[in-house]
Amino acid sequence: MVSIFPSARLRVSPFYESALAEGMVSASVYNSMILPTGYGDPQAEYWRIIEGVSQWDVGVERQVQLKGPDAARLAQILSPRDLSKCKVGQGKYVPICNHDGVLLNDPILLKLADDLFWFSIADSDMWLWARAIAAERGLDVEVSEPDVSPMALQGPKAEDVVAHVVGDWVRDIKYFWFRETEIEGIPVAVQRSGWSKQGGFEIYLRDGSRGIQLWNIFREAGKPWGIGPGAPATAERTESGLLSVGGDTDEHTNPFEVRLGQYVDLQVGDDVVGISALRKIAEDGPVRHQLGIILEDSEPRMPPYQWEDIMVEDRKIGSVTNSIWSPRMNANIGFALVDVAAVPGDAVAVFNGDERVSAQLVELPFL
Ligand code: THG
Repeated sequence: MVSIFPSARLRVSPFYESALAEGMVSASVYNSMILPTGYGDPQAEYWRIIEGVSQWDVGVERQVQLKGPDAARLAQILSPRDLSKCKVGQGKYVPICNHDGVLLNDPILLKLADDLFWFSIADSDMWLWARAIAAERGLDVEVSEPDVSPMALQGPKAEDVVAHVVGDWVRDIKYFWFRETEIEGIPVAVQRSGWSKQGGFEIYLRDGSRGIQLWNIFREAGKPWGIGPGAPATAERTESGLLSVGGDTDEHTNPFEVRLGQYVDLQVGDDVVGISALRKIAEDGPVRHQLGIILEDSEPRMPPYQWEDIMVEDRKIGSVTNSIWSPRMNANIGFALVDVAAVPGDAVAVFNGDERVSAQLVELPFL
């Protein structure tokens, strides 16, 4: 048992006090902030996401804001997904790569105005990257981290709760689209999104002094639907095939290896960072790909600390990047980053410390 304390370097979200009040017992670190991960009843927290509505402090999903005449240009330079048709009020899932085509982050891009964008980022320092690229290219754009903190409502009953609070218009909102509004005078953006495949919304709080108030509004409104606290769940996201950049990727991983090729448009301009490398990778074909893996041990496993070797006889063919017990599949499942020669149906072995576990490669997603 260890304790970890917030500081000026290890920030907390505006919902931190609420998470403590809900009985938070575990946390991780994400974007140099504390990410609550558990409230003491993992089973109930899992099933709440699958069957009910779960309330998450995901203020660690920081926004990198691009504002100014060259904001749209910088957004496109930073991402190899074609953004030319992105409308105000729309969000898009976009890879960000370095000059070698290596995946650095996989944010949701929100277009708030023709000259105002947010990258809602995963765990790496994108503001450093965005500022450096903007400066090197001589762009007229301000890159900042605004006072914006997402809170997620996830699960099949999330829509009823959000509609109850903000109005029935949210029922018609399309995936990743959003609207700016106020909830009891609190400025927010409401988006259909979230890091689960159970449906739901994210409420982007735009005034960090009002986190507790916003948390409590949804906590109260959600009572008839049995709302309770939760967090991005490794079991659910693994079943659903959602990627964790930095968890399932390493310093060599490109988007094609981890099922993000569909979000790379090779015809974007030559000024897009990494595009020539990505064109070459697409032409040569990637050397690894991401599959699911079912481990044939029967004891529920805890997520291991590190990637584990996947072997066929004496040959290493890749790694398990993440694995956990799946309550719905009644098996230990994970993601495998393996040679492209390895295909679904292949029998393999996973080395878990000194222990050898038989396993099978399968298609993603599991469910
Ligand atoms: N919400 C917000 N910000 C975020 C995340 C989020 N920032 C960090 C992290 N999550 C970014 N990563 C992802 C990964 C996957 C998805 C969203 C954000 C996702 N993917 C769907 C899928 O893969 O099936 C849909 C993608 C599509 O087809 O467009 O939802 O969760 N605010």
